[in-house]
Amino acid sequence: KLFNVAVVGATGAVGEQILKLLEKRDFPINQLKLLSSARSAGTKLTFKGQEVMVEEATPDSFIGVEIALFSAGGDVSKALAPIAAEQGVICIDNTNAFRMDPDTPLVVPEVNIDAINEHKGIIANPNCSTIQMVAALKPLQDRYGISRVIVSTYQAVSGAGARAIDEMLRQSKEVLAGNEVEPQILPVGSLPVKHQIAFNAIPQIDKFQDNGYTLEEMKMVRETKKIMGDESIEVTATCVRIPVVYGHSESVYVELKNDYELEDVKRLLQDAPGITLVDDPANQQYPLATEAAGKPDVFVGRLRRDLGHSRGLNMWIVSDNLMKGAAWNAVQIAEFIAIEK
Ligand code: 11C
Repeated sequence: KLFNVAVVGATGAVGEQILKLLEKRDFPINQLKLLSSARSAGTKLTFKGQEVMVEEATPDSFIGVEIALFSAGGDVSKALAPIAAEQGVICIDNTNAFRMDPDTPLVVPEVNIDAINEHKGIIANPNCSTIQMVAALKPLQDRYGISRVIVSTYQAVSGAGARAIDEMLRQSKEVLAGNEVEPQILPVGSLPVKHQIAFNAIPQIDKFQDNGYTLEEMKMVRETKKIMGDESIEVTATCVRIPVVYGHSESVYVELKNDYELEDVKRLLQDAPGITLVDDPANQQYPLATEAAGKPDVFVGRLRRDLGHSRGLNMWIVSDNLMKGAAWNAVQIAEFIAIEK
């Protein structure tokens, strides 16, 4: 069966990756509709050698569409995904708009693919930093149980969009030239205070919440519990932006409910779907953002037992935030939907 597919936000950083993956995976497409904001409408993109004109996304855009992948920001998803879903379109939403809605499954295929069967028209794609962490936690949860997770992230500027990439590269040149920099985008475009990202680490991703955590940190807390189906897992996060273009890195400390052998954990992760174990300290082999960029897998390494807590485990988890963290996870979900139809 072939599907009529819409990509909403086709001209954005994630939309671009979605198109590349649909092409590479030879997704069964009958008609492809590329949608965007009014600003980018009229742009021509190439898909499988053919030019496709990008149209403005409106409530009428979804007539005849069967699967829509949304990555044009939360406001667009909030406005249009429910309308599309009402018309029978299965919407895979990359934004934060519906993730915590009890009627919306929040899916990482390697972790909870069965949840897609409960959808009511919208399936949410989790936040990038959550996706790569839960993919690595799942085999441990199944085997040992998890009581607690402490994560610190080192996140790439591409998570904040193409303008943040430009800002980081521009600032780097300015600093090297000995000039003053004028931060304009990071940490959060819509907030008044900006900080230099070049040669820096900014401990703020997204806006602060009333509890002193940022929204990015709270996404990691809430989404992890929902995806892993266990509200009792204690999660605490510190999210930091660093001057890397592609690939989020995470230092993750996990407390397991049962005793473990390090070699068994290594084997578990080695055999887990979507995970590549890179853990050979003797040869200085561990996951690196530069190696993960452009690849679909989640890379895990630096596995070591907590010296003060025998059921504590430290890991270093790296993945391309635009691939498994966004586009690839969404296309994987679309592939499962296509198989089930
Ligand atoms: C970042 N994680 O790196 C964010 C970007 O909720 O899908 C993804 C935002 C989201 O800045």
